Amino acid sequence: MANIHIPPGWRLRERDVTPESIYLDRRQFVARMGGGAVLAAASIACGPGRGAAEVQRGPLDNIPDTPTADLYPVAMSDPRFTPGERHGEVSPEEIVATYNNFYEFGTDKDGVWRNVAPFEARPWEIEVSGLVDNPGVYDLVELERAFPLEERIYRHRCVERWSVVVPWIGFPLARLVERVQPRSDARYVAFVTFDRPEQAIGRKSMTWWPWPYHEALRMDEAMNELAFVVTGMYGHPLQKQNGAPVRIHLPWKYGYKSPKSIVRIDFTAEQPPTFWNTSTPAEYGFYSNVDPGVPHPRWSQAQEEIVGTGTRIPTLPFNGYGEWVSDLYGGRVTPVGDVPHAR
Ligand SMILES: Nc1nc2c(c(=O)[nH]1)N[C@H]1C(S)=C(S)[C@@H](COP(=O)(O)O)O[C@H]1N2
Ligand SMILES: [Mo]
Repeated sequence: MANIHIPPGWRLRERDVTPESIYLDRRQFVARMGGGAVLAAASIACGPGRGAAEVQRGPLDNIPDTPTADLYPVAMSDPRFTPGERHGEVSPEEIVATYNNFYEFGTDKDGVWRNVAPFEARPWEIEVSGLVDNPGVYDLVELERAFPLEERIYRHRCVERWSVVVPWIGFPLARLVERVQPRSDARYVAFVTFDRPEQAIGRKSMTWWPWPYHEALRMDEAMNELAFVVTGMYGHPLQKQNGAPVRIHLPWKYGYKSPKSIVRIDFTAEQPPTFWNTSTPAEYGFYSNVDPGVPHPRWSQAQEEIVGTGTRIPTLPFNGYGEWVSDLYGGRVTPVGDVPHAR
């Protein structure tokens, strides 16, 4: 075992690169964007008493009306961020759009996409607050047009032991941080997500959680080139169930560190509280780097299942991204004291 050398994800052979056409077809995207309207028209034509409001959208029909749709798909795809051998194939969008954690819309993974219809994900603003020279309210459109959008294919590993491989579209979080100019006393970056009980059934009914969902990073983690602000997936803007119109993705951390549908970014001197650490401190730490060596109190983290395949693979330290991020933690995957059960 010890002799098997696993090459880094970006050192790949030609045939490992997923042809763009497999997951991306511009005509399909245009068809999807118009799909809701076509369905609604069909239902009206089909029978009396069935209006547009009753039409059930499909899992791939939840892209909000996006004023920046012209930016998709993107031309820039960094060859370092491809699945490579150990990551296998890009997951089908049908999987990534129907197997979701997004408690604002309920706890049933296959139910999230069914509940997102009332969520108005555009227009969208992000408030930047705290210890920065350029605080204020930024229109998401302005940010999407300010930074070149690029595609990053990242493995997404949930603490529940499943993973998917997703072609995200967005820009490095570092670009946004540079733009708002943190002051020297800013040591952490906190993210707060949308809070609209009337548009989100889980948010409304599960009153015991510390809403709104919130997460945070140390400044050097936020500046790492892997940290990604995501506005799109599979060649088009994000589906609502995947965090439209803007989310974070941090491939070396468990999925809960990547907040969806963010509305505020706050720069602080002290370590901010986080949703899961506040709710269940004995199970979820602040750093939460993917670590096969530190079991969750209720299950091992040594393996993960690739959703939709029935295949299990060994989980890698830092989810396989250690070459980029291990320096941030002095080489230790789980920092001392991050979760009480880690030794
Ligand atoms: N706002 C918000 N963001 C969230 C969550 C959530 O419940 N609410 N769940 C997290 C968890 S546990 C995971 S695994 C990922 C799931 O992202 P996906 O559904 O796009 O795969 O979103 C994360 N971000
Ligand atoms: Mo998760």
